[in-house]
Amino acid sequence: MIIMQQNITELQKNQFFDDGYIILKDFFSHEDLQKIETAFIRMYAIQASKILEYRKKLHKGINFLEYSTVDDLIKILELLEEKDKEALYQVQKILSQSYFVKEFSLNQKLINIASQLLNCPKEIVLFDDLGLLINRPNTKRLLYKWHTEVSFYPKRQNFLNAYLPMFFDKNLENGHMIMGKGSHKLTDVPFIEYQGYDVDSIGKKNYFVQYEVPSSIAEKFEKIPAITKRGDLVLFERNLIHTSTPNTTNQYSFASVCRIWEPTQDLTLSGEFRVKPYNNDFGRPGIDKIPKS
Ligand SMILES: O=C(O)CCC(=O)C(=O)O
Ligand SMILES: [Fe+2]
Repeated sequence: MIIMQQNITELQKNQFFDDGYIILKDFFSHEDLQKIETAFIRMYAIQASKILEYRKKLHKGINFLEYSTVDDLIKILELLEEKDKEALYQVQKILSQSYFVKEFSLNQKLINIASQLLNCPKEIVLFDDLGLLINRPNTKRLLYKWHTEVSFYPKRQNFLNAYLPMFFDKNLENGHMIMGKGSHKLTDVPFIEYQGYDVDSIGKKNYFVQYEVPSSIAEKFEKIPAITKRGDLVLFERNLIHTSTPNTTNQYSFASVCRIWEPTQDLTLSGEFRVKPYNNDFGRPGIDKIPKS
């Protein structure tokens, strides 16, 4: 009998705090993943079907229920790639509202483990910013440089990141995340802020915003490639530096990412997970962290 792991061991917990990450093998079932993969595919199919000029070009017509394989998804992504990148980005927002995606975050095992790592009761564990990282072959537009997640969510004091391959396994060639082991222990990590990937793409719309940690810092740490199979789960610390790598194959690869958090340590009253300082945060005089009991 296979006993599914409901919690992590003390050893794994210590590993998370020492190294800044843990990789849990075979965490999600095929069925868990298939449901959310299908939700992703359908939402992209709907987005493409709404644009009249693609209707005739869509390989399975405009009935979005016909679209259910990763090849269907890839064909749609390619169709919209040139002129409708923004429409593709907008799907990310829609996805987070999906019932299947919400059900995914109700995974009891994941909530148990998150409550252990965040050191908080299960009822205050929150999920945010679930998205699909699309690693298109030979495309720099969808890549991040070395960064920490806390740069994106600077007011949030207690959260972890989840990273899980979707549709395919991640290998050394098809675009994977690399983590800097132990880098979460650095204090005060400086970063460079810009939109784009290299000098040719600086300021370009539809490129990612980067909070790039200089390579002189990144190179000090052992590099851990998140070579993971579909079904595996990587959890990593908010201060851990990590980077994308380009997909040098001719096959797409995908990962889902999300942030799991709790609000007791945050000096803000904002309900917006991404809230930033110096930018209309919602506070008031006299707020403080709630001491951990
Ligand atoms: O794998 C990647 O492309 C980067 C992933 C990442 O930055 C994240 O999960 O926060
Ligand atoms: Fe990241």
